[in-house]
Amino acid sequence: MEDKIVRYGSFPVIIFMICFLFLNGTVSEVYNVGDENGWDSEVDYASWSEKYNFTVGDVLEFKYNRGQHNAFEVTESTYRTCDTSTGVVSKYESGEDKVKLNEAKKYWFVCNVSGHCLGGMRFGIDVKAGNSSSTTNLEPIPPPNSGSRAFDRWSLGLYLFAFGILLSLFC
Ligand SMILES: [Cu+2]
Repeated sequence: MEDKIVRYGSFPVIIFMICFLFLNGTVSEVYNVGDENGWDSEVDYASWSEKYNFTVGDVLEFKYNRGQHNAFEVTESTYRTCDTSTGVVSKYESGEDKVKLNEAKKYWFVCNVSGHCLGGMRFGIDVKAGNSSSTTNLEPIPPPNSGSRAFDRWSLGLYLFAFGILLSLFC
């Protein structure tokens, strides 16, 4: 009887644990560009862009007052010169622009309102292929932190598992 309680008691915890491990590896992040400052003048986007590791499937959200700014995806040379007469890949102007990062490549963004790009409203990010897309990942060497990340995930899973068993013993 007691054995039965243990088995059924820990079952939901195990399901939860499996779901957690699965989602943790595949869920995409939405990044608010500039964090609480949004997309605006006088924000240091060079340092903002270095705070995160972007992976394929993540989304950038540019939040600003429509008409005051915009967000152009551009080529690297256009990013460097701020001359948008050439090298514009995409234009976003809604004030709440969601840009899905579909490719593992470098993305470059500028604001095309006069003077804003030169004033600092520009950044580049290096979007990496996610761990979850390993079937299409052609890189022969896994990222250096993937082993420890997997280990962390498993040790967390083991903790949850142990916790589930303890919980079911006392419930
Ligand atoms: Cu602007």
